[in-house]
Amino acid sequence: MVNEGLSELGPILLHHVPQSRSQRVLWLLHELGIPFDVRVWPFDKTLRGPEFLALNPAGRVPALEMDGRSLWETGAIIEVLCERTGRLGRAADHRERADWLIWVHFSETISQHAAALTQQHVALREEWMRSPTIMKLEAARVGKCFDALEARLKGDWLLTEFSAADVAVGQAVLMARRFHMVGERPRMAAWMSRLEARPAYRAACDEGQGLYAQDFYEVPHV
Ligand SMILES: N[C@@H](CCC(=O)N[C@@H](CS)C(=O)NCC(=O)O)C(=O)O
Repeated sequence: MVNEGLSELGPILLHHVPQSRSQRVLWLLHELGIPFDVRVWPFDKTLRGPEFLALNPAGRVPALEMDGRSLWETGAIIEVLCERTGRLGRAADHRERADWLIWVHFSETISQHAAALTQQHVALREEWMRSPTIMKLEAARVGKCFDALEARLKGDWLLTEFSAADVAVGQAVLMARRFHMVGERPRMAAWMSRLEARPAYRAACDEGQGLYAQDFYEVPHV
């Protein structure tokens, strides 16, 4: 892919809650090395207020202001940013296009479990509101996603070279591994270490207080 379109990029503003899915877009923006600003939002009812709903009608992060409008849905934002910059994506006629799309969107399969577990362990504050059964099931489903990743990781990166697919799945794993350890998955562990060594990854970890107070949340014994 060539770098066409970069000069046409106007101001970019990421609406972000640290350690949420918007970290995926923040990390990608750092990898792309393009200018952008960040507005940090609290993870609370503010996201359901009229100001934020004008950015994302579902009241979710991320939202990305670009081209005089707001974009939402992490996977869509990743595709648009890669297409507009001509970097870290795979063009429609590229032999790795299908795999790139699969991985970018597989990140949401992982994230849905991380989101359910975040709701259980973090958002629901009263013990009686939580379900140990759901915690256990969702954590097990994270493990199955990790197995899928371990089975398909062959080289240093998900595709022949580093791409936004590594950012997407990597950030999803960062969220999910708070609920299920990477454990005995050596290819995955080495890949995560490579990702964590990237300057753009480190830059994306520095934006404010996050969602989580703990590195790991144990599954209750039921
Ligand atoms: N599929 C959407 C999911 C977005 C999403 O649910 N984001 C979470 C943070 S990780 C959120 O904003 N939750 C706020 C809420 O549910 O109130 C995407 O990938 O953008």
